[in-house]
Amino acid sequence: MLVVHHLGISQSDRIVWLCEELAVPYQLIRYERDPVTRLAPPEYRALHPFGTAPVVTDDGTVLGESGAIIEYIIAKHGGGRFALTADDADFAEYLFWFHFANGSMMPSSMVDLVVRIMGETAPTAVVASLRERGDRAFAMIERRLGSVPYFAGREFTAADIMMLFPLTTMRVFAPRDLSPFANIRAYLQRIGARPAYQRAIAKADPGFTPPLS
Ligand SMILES: N[C@@H](CCC(=O)N[C@@H](CS)C(=O)NCC(=O)O)C(=O)O
Repeated sequence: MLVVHHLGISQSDRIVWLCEELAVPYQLIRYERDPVTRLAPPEYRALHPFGTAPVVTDDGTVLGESGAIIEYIIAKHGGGRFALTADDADFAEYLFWFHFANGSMMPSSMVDLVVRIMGETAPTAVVASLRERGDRAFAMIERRLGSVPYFAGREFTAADIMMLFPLTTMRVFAPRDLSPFANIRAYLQRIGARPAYQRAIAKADPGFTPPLS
């Protein structure tokens, strides 16, 4: 059986959400972060050699990395739903946003997080240019969501599942004011109203309200 190992308030909420959207049978096992370091506990680290969330296990298969897990579940359990294929007019956009989420957006949010933790008040030119990437990312997303309802274009896809975390939960760790971004805020409200998303958050992180505004 597919088992989703969810670390509290982490990128593994994507996987719970995907399973709810696909209505695939899965078992959810929840792990709390270390209260001091906020890192994964030893039993989570032991699941996979890299030790970060998410991890799924499935009849002897152990898989890490959000994007790989999402592709795996869609192909193996989801009948290809929420993934676009090469014959779809939105295929290139689908690929771009699916990969942009963790390839570029999350690293720029991580820079913000690290700078906050280090308490740096006068960023170096390198840090400043890395942080400017974050500004560019939000401006680009705002433009995109002003012209299409979902990241890939016409329909809800796994690109939305990849992109939501940096727009919501990641802002708990690296705050960003969304007041200049009306299209992003409208999108978050739309996604937040999806029953599968609401079920996923209630199961994955009971009592947590992801920032949707
Ligand atoms: N690119 C990885 C990122 C994994 C990652 O950094 N996960 C964080 C949670 S959001 C984590 O496991 N943190 C706890 C730790 O490093 O101990 C993925 O998407 O799977």
